Amino acid sequence: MPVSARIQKEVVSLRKEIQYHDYRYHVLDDPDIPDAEYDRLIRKLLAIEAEYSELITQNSPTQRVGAEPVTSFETVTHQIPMLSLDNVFEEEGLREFQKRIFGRLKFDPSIDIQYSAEPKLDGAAVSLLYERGELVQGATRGDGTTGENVTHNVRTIDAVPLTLQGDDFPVKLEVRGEVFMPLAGFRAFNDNAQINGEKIFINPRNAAAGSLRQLDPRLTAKRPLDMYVYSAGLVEDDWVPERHSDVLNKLEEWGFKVCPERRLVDGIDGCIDFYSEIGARRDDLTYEIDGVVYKVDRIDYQNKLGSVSRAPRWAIAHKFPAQEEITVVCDIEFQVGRTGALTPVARLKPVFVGGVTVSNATLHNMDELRRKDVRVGDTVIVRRAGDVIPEIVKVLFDRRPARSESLSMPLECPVCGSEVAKDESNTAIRCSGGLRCSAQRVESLKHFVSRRALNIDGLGAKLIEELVAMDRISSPADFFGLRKEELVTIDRMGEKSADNIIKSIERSKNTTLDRFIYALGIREVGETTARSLASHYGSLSAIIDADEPALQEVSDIGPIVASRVSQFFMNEYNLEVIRRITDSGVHWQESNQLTHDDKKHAFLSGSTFVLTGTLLSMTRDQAKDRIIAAGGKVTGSISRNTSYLIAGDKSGSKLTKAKALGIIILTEPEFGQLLSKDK
Ligand code: 9MJ
Repeated sequence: MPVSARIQKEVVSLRKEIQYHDYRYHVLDDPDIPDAEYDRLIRKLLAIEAEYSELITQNSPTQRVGAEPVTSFETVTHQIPMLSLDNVFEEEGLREFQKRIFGRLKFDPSIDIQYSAEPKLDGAAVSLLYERGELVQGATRGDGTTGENVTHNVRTIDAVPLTLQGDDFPVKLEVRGEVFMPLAGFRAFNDNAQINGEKIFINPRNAAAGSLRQLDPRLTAKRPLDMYVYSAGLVEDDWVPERHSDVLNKLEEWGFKVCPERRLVDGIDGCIDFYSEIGARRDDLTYEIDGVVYKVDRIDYQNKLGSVSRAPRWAIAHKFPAQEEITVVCDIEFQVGRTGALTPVARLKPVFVGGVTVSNATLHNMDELRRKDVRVGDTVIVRRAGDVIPEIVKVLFDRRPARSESLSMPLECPVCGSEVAKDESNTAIRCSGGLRCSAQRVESLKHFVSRRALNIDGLGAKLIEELVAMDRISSPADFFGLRKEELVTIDRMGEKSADNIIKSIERSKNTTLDRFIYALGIREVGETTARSLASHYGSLSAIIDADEPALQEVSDIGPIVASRVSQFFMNEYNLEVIRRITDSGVHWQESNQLTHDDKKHAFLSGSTFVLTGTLLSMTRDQAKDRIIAAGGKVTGSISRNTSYLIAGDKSGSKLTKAKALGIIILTEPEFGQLLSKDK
């Protein structure tokens, strides 16, 4: 029986409605119906399609993952070659680029032209072909002339419209852009792959390219891929845009995602400002970029300039310093931390990566060292992204020298010679020397003076190492006996610096109980636990007197932490150090002295906050202190347990993750209002 005209009409209208909501959600990031309502529309369409299978079309919103696996990739010839871009790394190269194009256009060097400035996404270039607004083909760039047909895979990417919006698109339209894996998705994907013993991708670019090269689209559909488009290729119609920026705006109207960071800039100075700004925000972006691209905005100029072999003359990529480089491991040493944990560190042949020269990379722990199988003499890929500690991504095994040896666990501490033991967790190994080990002493002294502990300014790592080496300081109590006259005798120390240190030491004597407990550096006792102990017991003597079962009654304290705290305060040496510190005048308000008002302020107790982006009215540390003062907790990353995300200016991936988990997001003014509620 033929399907009634009414049903046919309903299917067409449902699809249009769903496609419109997909566009609002994926492109405009501004859905105007709740998820439940959207699901209802999809279910309705699925129900009709189940009943009348003849109505199913390849581009129905229900069919993104419907395609059967292919047995091999067909070759696709790009009718207009997919060009690549010339690169520059320095401002000088950029000015030469403009000089060349101004020469060809016979422009006066003093004028400014406009450029379309765009982040340069690090993914896989893809071409999408539409006929009468319907997606008919997706292809990889390949060598620029021929690529591979990956239609079955691009159809699974939500950012790729199956049907275009509006009615003024060309009959035939080819759109080009970059398929990429956003960083949050990349990390989650790799975490999952590691748990399941599956292949890990070394970077989001490989992850995107690898995902597109799946024969089975059901696998691609599971990969968190996204796409921004950046140009039109083949166009069959009378659409004649005047500017590249008009092309991008039009593509967005037709339903494609275009990078929201794109901007029109004036002249090379405008380009450089854009480069600096995007560079500063690079670590906050939710996707990986390797530079920015500038394109002459006027298309008549572009046409006059034309292309050379593989790259257009009217565009240039301004690359950031590479974040990954190849170098050689000269040695592997073990560094001893504050609590004695031994961390393997690779000493590298110095290499310029991520904008700095790197000569060390952490290997985290023995398990990681074994998993990556890093050996002295190996050629490795080292990565330094943002302010993160450089790390070894992988060993290039085919360059491994003959007769290399894997490193065994050290039996004694490289600094003090004490025996080394495996940690309870079996991952870490620890020096058993405690404060007899000078490395542990130095690290615990650095911790004692650090900003969120006693906050003593001017006592840097070098100075502490020197004071320990001179035997002038062996416990934190010794800081309070330092005199200006002895500080000035130390290398390169001026009168003024010495004076400032002494003043800072004096200032630090007025502290709080939680800071003091944190400063003691008891294993497993971070700021949060220190705060719990301080507010539960109110005085140091009460904490010292508490036994393990009593300590376990404190919120957030389990048997392990209770045992660490109890052991710490049973140690005579530790008690003596504490006595000397308090004798030298270090003091705090104990809570039996706290007023009723102070307690009332714990109105944020039970709430966990994450801070992201730049706050304008206060520093992050100030915000953190105010949350803590009101009884709240602050953590570094978003999880289901987060109560609020405070999103400052230029918030990045944390904001995206918080949105995804449905966590309450507060702007800075909203946060201010929340804080003012306790008054
Ligand atoms: C990337 N990768 O983000 C181009 N690209 O233009 C942008 N790549 C490009 N444009 C012409 N934004 C050839 C390649």
